[in-house]
Amino acid sequence: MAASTANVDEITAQLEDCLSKCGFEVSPLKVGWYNSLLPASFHLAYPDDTLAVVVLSTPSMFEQAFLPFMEERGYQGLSDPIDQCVKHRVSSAVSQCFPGQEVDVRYDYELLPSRKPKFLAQTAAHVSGAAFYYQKSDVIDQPWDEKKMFGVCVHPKFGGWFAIRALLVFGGVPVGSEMAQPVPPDCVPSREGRIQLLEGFNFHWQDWSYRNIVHPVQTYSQKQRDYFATPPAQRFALLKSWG
Ligand code: B12
Repeated sequence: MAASTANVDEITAQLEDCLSKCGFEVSPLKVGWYNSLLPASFHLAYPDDTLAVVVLSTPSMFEQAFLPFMEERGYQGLSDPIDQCVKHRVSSAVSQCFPGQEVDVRYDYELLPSRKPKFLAQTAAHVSGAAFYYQKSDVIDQPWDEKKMFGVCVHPKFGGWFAIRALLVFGGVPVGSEMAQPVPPDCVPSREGRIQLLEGFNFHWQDWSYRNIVHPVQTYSQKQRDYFATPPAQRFALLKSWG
């Protein structure tokens, strides 16, 4: 792939074609946009003009990919079944769309030997324009002093009802200079809204209210909520009872 520049639209469209019917969304970015915000210990070891694509799961992933995946496997025998399902769908899409091409696929749950995450999902989602990453530093005159507050991404359509699943890095594929960095929609512009969001995510994330900080077009179905509210050891029995 050395001399030519990547056709970003074509690569994105191919992935979308495979993954959107399974409830995933894809957004392209340049490695340089991501690396420029992070210290060296988190950098992706690729040139700045390398193409990457971030993969999000939307609410319909559960019905469109996960339940069929578990049915095929007889509702058993897997640890971390959601992660296994995502890995299966994403890796199949990559080998189907780009046979023989080396794509570095990193999942949100994977760690480096240093125990750091293989990629920072929220920073990647922000620089791709897919979802604004709200951090403590985005709150003017923040009320928490020295307290650690974890940041949270908000999707313009799904609010907090989504997850950031993978980053695909197309090493050796430079992107032309025409690719402009998108600005993610700032859907929580007020100080009060951002305080409510960060407090919801940090202090009451189990009640899921932070996910409704913007009016979502779709949320997790009752089945999906029941699944996540069930302790992992009992989830197979729940799935079987639906099957
Ligand atoms: Co968690 N978790 N987590 N989590 N977690 C993730 C963050 C993620 C992305 C997983 C996913 O979607 N698959 C989601 C968040 C989705 C979203 O944002 N909408 C997630 C969720 C949903 C949760 C929970 C609700 C549980 C759950 O349902 N899974 C809870 C909520 C938090 C709570 O406990 N109240 C939860 C909990 C946790 C714990 C176990 C506490 C840890 C620690 C959290 C943390 O450090 N943020 C945790 C981890 C480790 C992760 C994980 C695996 C890595 C996060 C991490 O280590 N970050 C991610 C998945 C992933 O990223 N691979 C999920 C390292 C720190 C240092 O990064 O704070 O963003 P950082 O700092 C960087 C930025 O500030 C950047 O530089 C910093 C690094 O130097 N930066 C930027 C600097 N300046 C600027 C400027 C701009 C503009 C930008 C964009 C960036």
